[in-house]
This record gives sequence, structure tokens and C-alpha cells, in this order.
Amino acid sequence: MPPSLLDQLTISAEKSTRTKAGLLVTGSRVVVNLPTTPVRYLYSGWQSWSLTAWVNVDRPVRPMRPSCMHPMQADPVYARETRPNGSWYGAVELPDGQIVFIGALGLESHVLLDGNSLTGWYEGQEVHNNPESSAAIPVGGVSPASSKEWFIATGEEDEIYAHYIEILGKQLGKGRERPTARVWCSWYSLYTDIHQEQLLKILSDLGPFDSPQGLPFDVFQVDDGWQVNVGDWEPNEKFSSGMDRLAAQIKSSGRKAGLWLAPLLVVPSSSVYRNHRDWLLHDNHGALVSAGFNWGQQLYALDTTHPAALDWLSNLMKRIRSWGYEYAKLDFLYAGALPGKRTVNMPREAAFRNGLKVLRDALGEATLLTCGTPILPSIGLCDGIRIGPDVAEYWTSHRDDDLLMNSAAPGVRNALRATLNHLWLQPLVQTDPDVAYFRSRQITLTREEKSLLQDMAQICNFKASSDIPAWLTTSERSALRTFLENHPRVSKTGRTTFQVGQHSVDFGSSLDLPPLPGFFTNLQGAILGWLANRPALMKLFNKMGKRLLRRRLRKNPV
Ligand code: 9PG
Repeated sequence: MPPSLLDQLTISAEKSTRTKAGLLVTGSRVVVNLPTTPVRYLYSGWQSWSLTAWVNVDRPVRPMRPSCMHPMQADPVYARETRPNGSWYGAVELPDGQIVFIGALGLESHVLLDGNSLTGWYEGQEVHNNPESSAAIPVGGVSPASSKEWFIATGEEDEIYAHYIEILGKQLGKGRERPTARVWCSWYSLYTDIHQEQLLKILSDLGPFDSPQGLPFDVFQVDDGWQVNVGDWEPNEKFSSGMDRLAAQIKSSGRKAGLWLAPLLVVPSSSVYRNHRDWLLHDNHGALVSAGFNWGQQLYALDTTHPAALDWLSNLMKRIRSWGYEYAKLDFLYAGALPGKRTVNMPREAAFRNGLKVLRDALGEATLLTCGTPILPSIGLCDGIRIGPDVAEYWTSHRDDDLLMNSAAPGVRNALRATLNHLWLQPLVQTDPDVAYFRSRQITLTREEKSLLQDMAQICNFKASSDIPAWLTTSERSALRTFLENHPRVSKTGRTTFQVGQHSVDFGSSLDLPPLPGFFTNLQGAILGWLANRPALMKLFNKMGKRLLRRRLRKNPV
């Protein structure tokens, strides 16, 4: 009998144990030498929006543009690495179709392919508390023991994942068993242009939850746009009746009230930034760590080991609970896991988990959906994870594909690609593919593209939409209703193919990364990327975008 693929690997590690499923090896740095040159590599994105995909090894993935977005779209530590690499786990496909997989059992770990060798390592920070700090941090039980362990396996992808997820579940825990909610979310029609009257009109047009005409959304989720500022989580002047009043009105339609927050972020114009600079994440030189750029502003992160910041976070969650919100979409959570110097010296993903645990505990029985979140570090501490970038009313764009080479930007193709490659997480956590569209107004997606999104929602068993009832035709409304009510039987029939109820769907090659741009396109892209790194210009784009949105919504009243 020829030796199995696992036997053909030369592995350098401190310790190695054979199990039925593969190898358990120990080492802060583990090198796997492959018998042949691989053809494809599995990129594992750090957070919800990061690139997660199988990519041909001869198709280099260049650093995304603009670089000011690196902290919010990739793991900034590795954002400029051009060799195939990814967070916590990685895999290669050999010419004969066999897979070699290496996955960490702990956090702060990374995998990289260099020629024929696959290397996995743990980031080299020691776990010890700052003796000068008296902070009481709930370390026990929150983070997995950092024993520098890895799971190595070969063979068929889904079988490998099944074993890996079982081990991860033991290390990180599992989400609570609860039925997935069907969610109406305000973001993908109204964006930040929301106000109480317009949301109440939509709520009324959705109809009562359990009436024959009503659309059976279990949750009505208010997204970005209700707050005074990112960091000042009080209702702004567009919600003058108060968030508690709105929650009560949502409840009286038979639905749960849901609310979006980005609790770990602050912008310079917020009061937390002005009054509590010491709560923010700093680097070793005492400068603030950038958490990216959005809303025309620089973003900063809370230090989730700072006791006062943790108290503030806990009180914030209790406040939204007391307003009546039973579903929280906590967004931009990667901010808590950025590299930096913390009040309590601990590895960055462990620090993030401490923060998430505090948020989770304060939310009590409320459902917690994490978004823009480091994937593995969220497992066990939330009910659902957004597993891809944002969808949009379009499939993709020349700007994002060719000029910016940005695979984390909003767009249905980017979203489906990452979602497809994260489905293996399903045994441990609800997987959110983002919303599906049914409308034909204010959209350039084709029927087939919308149908791929709808099928993905059924596959994920996570159904959400942002369609405005007044924008839907009678038949679109009834298709949305059927989508919400039906639970088609789903089975995976191939690497990218599924049977969803009566029909089959192939996500296949339509989700491949676009070809690399040629010289002149790349040059244009470099200029655009440079411009996009100028805050003043980004501010201007943001203003123009808002104006355009308002005009569009005036022409398409809710
Ligand atoms: C609200 C939105 C919605 C959405 C979230 C998140 O890379 N980016 O620039 C980027 C910006 C925003 C974003 C995702 C990525 O969207 O995913 O559902 O809640 O925030 O602001």
C-alpha cells in the first residue's frame, strides 16, 4: 500500500500525536513540508469582512487599497504579506485534489505558505498581568489555554472541518441553542438616513407579525444612524421620542427590537475620546492605534482590558436592554483585537475575548450577533457571526475589483465568496450571510444574483432583508413572504454546489477573485488608493455620498 498523504508530510514540531482524524502537534512554530507544489491555498480572513477563499497559488493577492482601511478590512499585522497566508488555519490543495490542512487550537496564530512549506506560528506575547495595574480581568474560562497546539489533517475538506470544529468547540465553547431569527434590518436600503417616523411607517407596512398579510420577520433591527455619535450611544435628534419608545412600538407589532452599535470604536468627535483618552488602545510609543477610517472620520479602539472602559461597556449593554432591545448587532468588533499596549498585558485576541465576554454577560438573554469581528475569537461568546463582507445592491465594481483590489468591500460577490468558505462554522454558531434582496427598485443585481443570495440565506438558515415594503411589487412581497416561511431541505452536493429544496445551485467560479489588473489600471488604482488615504478627501466623499443617498430616498419614498 502506498504511504498515505499524512505520512508523506515532513513536520517539524515539538510534539506530535496521531489520532483517528489526523495529527495533534505542539509548537509555537510548526513547519509542514509538502510532497508536491500546491495549486490552491485557502486564505482564512481575520474578521467578518476579510478575504476568505480558495485562491490559485499563481494568483498573488496584493495588499488592498486604500491602506488606511487595513485595520478594518484585514489583520493589519499581515495586510502587506503577499505570500498566501491567513488567520488561525490554512490549507493547500495538491494537484491531485487532496487537501493538507493545518489549524491552530488557540488564538493569536497564523499560517503562511512559502513554496512547498506551510508554516503555522503563535504570536510571541507572554501572558502576564501588569503588576502596576490592579485591574480585575475575568481571564479564567474566557480564553483557551495557550498550549500552542495544532491540528494537521489531509484528505477531504468537509471531513477535515468536521474534526477541526469539534476540537474548536471544546476549546472555545458553543453558541446558545436557539432558533435563528428572521431579521428586517434598516441598513441596506436606508443606510445612515434613518429616522423614527420613517421606521414606524416601514414597521406598519410590514404588517403585524402573525397576520396573514404581515411579513414574518421576528426582529426589526435598527442599524447605524440612530446614535449621536460613534462612542456617544444616545439617540440623536432624528429619534427624539427615545429609543425605548421605538422598542415598545416594535414590540407591539409582535416583533423583537434589535439595535446596531459599534461599542469598541470611538471617533475623535465623541465624548469618550475627549474625556477618557486613557481608555483607548495605544501603541508602544504612546500613540493612538488606528482602527481604520469610516463615516469621514478616523477610528480608534477601546482597550478592552481597561477596567473603567469595561464598566462603561457593560453599562451600555444594560442600557440598551433597559430600553427594550432584545437583539444586539455589535459591529466593528475587530477594534478590540488590534495590536497595541494594553492596561493589562495580555495577547490581543485574549483581550478581545475578555471584552466580548463582558458585553455578552451584560446583554443577558438578548441575542448577540457579532459583525466585523475576528472569527475564531468570537466563537462561544455570541449567538451569530457575520461571516462575510457587506452585500450591496450590486454584484461588484471596477473600482473595488481592479483599481483598489479590495475583496473586503461591500458587494454581493465579495460577500458570497467569504460566506461560502465559512459555512463549516455552522455546528458552533449561527452564520449570517447578510441580507437577501427581493426588490427590483434601487438595485442593479440580476434575478440570478438575487437568487444566489436568497439560496445562501437558506443554506445558512439565517434570513434577513432590508427591502422597503413600499418598494416591493405584489409578487416580490409574496416571494419574500415565501422565503421567510419556507425551510427548504438543504444538502451540500459538491465543493460549491448545493441542493436547496427543489433546485440546485452552484456558487462555483463566479466567486473567483478577478484577474489582477494590468499595468495602467494598476497605476490608476495606485493614484486612487493614494487619494483615498487623504482624510480630507474621504470626508468629502462621505458628504457627497450622504447627499446622493438623501436625494435617492426622496425620489423613492418609504
Ligand atoms: C453600518 C454598517 C452595517 C453593516 C456592517 C458595517 O470596510 N468597510 O469600509 C466597511 C464599512 C462598513 C461596513 C463594512 C465594511 O458595514 O457590516 O452591516 O451595519 O457597518 O455602518
